Amino acid sequence: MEYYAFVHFSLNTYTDQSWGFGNEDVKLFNPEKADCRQWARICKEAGMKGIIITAKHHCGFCLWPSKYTEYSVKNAPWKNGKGDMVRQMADACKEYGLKLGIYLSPWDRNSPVYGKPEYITYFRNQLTELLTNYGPIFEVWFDGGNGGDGYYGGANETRKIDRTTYYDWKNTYALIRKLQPNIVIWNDGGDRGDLRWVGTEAGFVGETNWSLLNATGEVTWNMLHYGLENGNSWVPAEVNTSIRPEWFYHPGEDAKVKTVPKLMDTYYNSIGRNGTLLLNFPIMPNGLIHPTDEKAALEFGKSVREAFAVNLLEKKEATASNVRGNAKEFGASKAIDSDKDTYWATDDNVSKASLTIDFGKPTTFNRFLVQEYIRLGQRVKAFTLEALVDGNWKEVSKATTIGYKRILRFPGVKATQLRFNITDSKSCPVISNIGIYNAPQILEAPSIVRNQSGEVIITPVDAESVVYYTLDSSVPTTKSIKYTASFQTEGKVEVSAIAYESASGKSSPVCHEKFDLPRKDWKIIGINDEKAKAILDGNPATAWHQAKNLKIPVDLIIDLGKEQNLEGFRYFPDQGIWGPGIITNYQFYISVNNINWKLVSEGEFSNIKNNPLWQNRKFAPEKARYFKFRALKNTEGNDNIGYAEVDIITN
Ligand code: FUL
Repeated sequence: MEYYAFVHFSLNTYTDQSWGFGNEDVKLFNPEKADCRQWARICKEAGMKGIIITAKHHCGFCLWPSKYTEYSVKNAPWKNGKGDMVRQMADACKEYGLKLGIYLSPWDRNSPVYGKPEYITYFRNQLTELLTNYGPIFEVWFDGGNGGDGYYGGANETRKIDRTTYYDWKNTYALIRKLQPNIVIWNDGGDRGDLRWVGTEAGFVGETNWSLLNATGEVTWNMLHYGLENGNSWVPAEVNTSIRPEWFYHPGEDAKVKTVPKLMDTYYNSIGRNGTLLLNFPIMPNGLIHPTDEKAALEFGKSVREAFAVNLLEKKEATASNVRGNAKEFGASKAIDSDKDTYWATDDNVSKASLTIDFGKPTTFNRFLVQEYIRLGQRVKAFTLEALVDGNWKEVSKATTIGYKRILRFPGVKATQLRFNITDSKSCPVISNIGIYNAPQILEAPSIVRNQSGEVIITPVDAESVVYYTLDSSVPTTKSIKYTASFQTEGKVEVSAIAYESASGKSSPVCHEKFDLPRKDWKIIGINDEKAKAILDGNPATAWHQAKNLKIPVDLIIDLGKEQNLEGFRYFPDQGIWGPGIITNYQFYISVNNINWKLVSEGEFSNIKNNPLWQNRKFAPEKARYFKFRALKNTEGNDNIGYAEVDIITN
């Protein structure tokens, strides 16, 4: 399948939430323009092979008229309760030649019986409806999200279950395979599924990526991210990520749709690393994909096509250091014949071998694609690439695993020959395909930060490009201000910047950042650790953690230097992988004197664990000089509290 879509659509779409509590009004669901054909057309044109629809997210609302609950489209105003979004999706997939997949959240914050044995019957009944009534289903997706608290039919309480045993996956899987023998099961919460999560929703899998896990035992983060070299179960990686920061539609993210260079990175870091790519579209309240998301997805598809349009190996000669039994059927040419059923193989016991390609003339290239004949398993552990430049061999890249597909990116080289050296392999390598390409350069947007004193620093990704910026929210061009050094700003500012490369005349997408008041007069109160300044330094990559001996609730108190008209705050969690101390439940207080405090906001940061983005919370505007950000709970179930950035929103 390689590349397919997720669509996230539910009551959250109407409440601007990430996770519904389960008590949201079904009457909110009224997508007056809902058109799954639009979604399918976009996915098809973008080069995708299927679509997985959130038939039921954690809030429990069903996009199909399930017989087993009233919390579904049948009680929504949409089509007077006669609509069935899963049916529309199935029909549209059929029309556009796409496969249909189903996301069914095991956690159901609406169901009164969630947490009790009866729920398993309810869950299987719903699965049966979905896997029986909508034709062939290629994948079923069981989200591991299990937050605990919910509406649960009015109980409004916390219900804990053991994700590994509660759903009785063994029998649930048996039911699924009976109903849909060709289905692929995705599950990160129980018995091993057929595909695995990669431990992040940011769109990348490990550079080393084995398609194996062990059939039993605990699955650590490392195993999710890198697979297990000697695992005994085939569980390849699926990289799931959204085209916007969040999974559901939030109008505030209209300017945050991922750019083509960012999506290309995701491509190389997923499909290019032996994973599949499951890219999400949040559906808007009117029932359509936003035009910006459509444009990004189509341009991304076009860039992939352009990058791999011309295989420079066509009609070239390949020779190998070893060929299995010296037989023609296993010869080097089989790796470059574009036939995925043939392959170059070496003799048994040979784990080091080279394949050399002669271009016949100096040829420039910057991408190398290689595929193992995966039906015989994943074998290669390490390889290098060398190019013959002006008569000398020069190493241009090296990597570890290959698997179904591996793509390497490196700066363009002009060479007459290329040598692919397998330097280690679990058993004799079997290579079914190689491609060499010269992908057009794509400029990335520069990054923009503002430090604590109000200085704005813009950094291009590519040192050769020039940066132009604006401060009036207009789109920068080469006629805008040229960036030569960091500059000081006062008050609120909006900076937009592009990178421009004069040699090609190309510009990057626009990076756009809005900054509230500078934090130069801010003081962190009651903390004698110089390093705590990382919270205010404007650099999202630096973080600070509260003292280890503190017990939750843990406070961060800040003096803004003078009274400000506050109407919200922002929190950006530590982006580190190990023990980031991400806050999930908080209270936010304000004060004019650091003595009397007023609670102005409290709640949860849903899905912050898997998707650790900026969290923005608004409240009724009020003047204050101090704020207290209280952490009540973290993602780790301990007292570790970390922050990369904390900021305010002023009126
Ligand atoms: C996560 C969920 O909690 C998100 O809301 C989203 O559905 C994503 C695909 O998986 O675990």
